[in-house]
Amino acid sequence: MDSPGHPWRTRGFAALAGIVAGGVTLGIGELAEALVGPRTSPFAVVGNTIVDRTPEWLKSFAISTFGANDKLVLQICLGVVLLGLSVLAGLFQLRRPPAGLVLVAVLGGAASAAAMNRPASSPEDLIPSLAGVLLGGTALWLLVRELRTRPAPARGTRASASAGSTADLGRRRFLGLAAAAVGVAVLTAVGSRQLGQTVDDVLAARGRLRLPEPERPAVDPSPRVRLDIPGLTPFTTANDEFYRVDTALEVPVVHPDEWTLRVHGMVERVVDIDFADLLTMPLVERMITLTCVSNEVGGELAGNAVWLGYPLASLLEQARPDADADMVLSTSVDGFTAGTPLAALLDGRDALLAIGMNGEPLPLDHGFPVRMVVPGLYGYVSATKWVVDLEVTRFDRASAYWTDRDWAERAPIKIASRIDVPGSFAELSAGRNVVAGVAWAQRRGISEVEIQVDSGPWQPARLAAEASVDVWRQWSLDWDATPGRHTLRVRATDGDGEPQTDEKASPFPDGASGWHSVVVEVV
Ligand SMILES: Nc1nc2c(c(=O)[nH]1)N[C@H]1C(S)=C(S)[C@@H](COP(=O)(O)O)O[C@H]1N2
Ligand SMILES: [Mo]
Repeated sequence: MDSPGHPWRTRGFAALAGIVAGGVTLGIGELAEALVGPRTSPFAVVGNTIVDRTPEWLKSFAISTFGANDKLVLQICLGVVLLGLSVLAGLFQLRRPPAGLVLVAVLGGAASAAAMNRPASSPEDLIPSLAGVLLGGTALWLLVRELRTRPAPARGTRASASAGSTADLGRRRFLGLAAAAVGVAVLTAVGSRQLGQTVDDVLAARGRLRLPEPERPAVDPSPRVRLDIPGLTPFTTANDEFYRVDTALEVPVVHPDEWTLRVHGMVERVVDIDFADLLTMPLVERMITLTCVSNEVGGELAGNAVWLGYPLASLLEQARPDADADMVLSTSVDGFTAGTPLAALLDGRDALLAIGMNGEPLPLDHGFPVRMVVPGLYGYVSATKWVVDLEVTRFDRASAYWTDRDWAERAPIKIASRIDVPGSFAELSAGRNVVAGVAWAQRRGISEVEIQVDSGPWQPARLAAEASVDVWRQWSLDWDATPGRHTLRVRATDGDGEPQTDEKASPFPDGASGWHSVVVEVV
């Protein structure tokens, strides 16, 4: 099966050469990233470009299939593809030089194009991709040259001693070079960790951080807001249980000492603050239920936490927005943007520049050190994590990350209710069973929840107490179940008396609607 010229062994070495060269490319890329700036390595620019260009249906599929692991899955896929391309480059270079180098150059071109098209990119962002490809390509060339500088020995014989020793020499030099290249890859990768702002540094800074006491603590909700029912979503969502949605392939790592925020644009006065400033400002603590627009009917992309932060209204007051401004464009350190109605930040709701979540500094993946939280608006138009810039502007002048992808400009959270217990296709025993769940309609509150069994009458559920209109409400109902298969359906009414519509809508472009139902088997 061997093609003339290169026995399997040699081809194996060529594949190895490709992998080693790929490692050099990535290592140099990481090292240059540490010097040039975050998210400029070839891996990061390509990965983030894929995230941004992924069609909506695939993104929804990835989020619903892999949940918070969707980025990890993408990284693994990307790693596998890179491995395959590295092997190919090695084989091409062996078989038909400089075909391998041409492939490397093409990949380098693609990475460079991706680097130049990242939001807010600058020419030096090309350096990691170019340096990586240049040195990786050199490694490939040197390594494969060793494999080619000998006549192909007559296979299966030891007859040609001289060819054999040339081969041994070539192989020894090859291995020496390969070891050196692996060394380069490892050293650069390690070096980049030392140079860059490491996750460990930032985690340590987070660990040292003592959150100030709020001037106004969150009203401790009465115990009557909680129902103690197994399987029911806990009233407060623990930080490590809180859903995570963002476009960041790698969680941005921002040291609090380096964090600054500028408020500018259509304002009388530009305001700059840093993290130390923020700690001295009068902070408030508020419980707010956050919801993602991508949440399907019955879905889990909602969470409830106590947020500690500085009111955005107070910050904007210092900047004094122009009368004809109507939007605040917030930008994350990773380039994500959200457009929030200025009115929503000034109308008295608890819109926060948050630094604390459930009594702790924000976790890294929830926006450490600072994020926005705005009651009543879906996250993509309001909840910018790792926020570093607020531009006061107008909806007819600026657009944001998801509105550029045709999601709605204005996105108040729609009323929703969900059955948590019993679960879908649960098997229940006939007789008394508890049905329970949560319902939310931030800014309006929930006034009623009703349950329907099959096509029976709608029955009012028992509502736990309301913590505030911005917080979800737990509910439950005792159900006398009869044997057979049944469908349970839930609907809620908001605080304005507006009932939840049964009209089905998918999350795109401004949030899902429809009644949640579960089918159960009673025996
Ligand atoms: N920087 C940044 N902030 C972001 C996003 C993002 O992609 N990048 N996604 C938003 C969306 S769509 C939602 S629903 C919330 C989710 O916040 P969480 O991950 O803390 O639950 O963050 C918002 N803030
Ligand atoms: Mo979202």
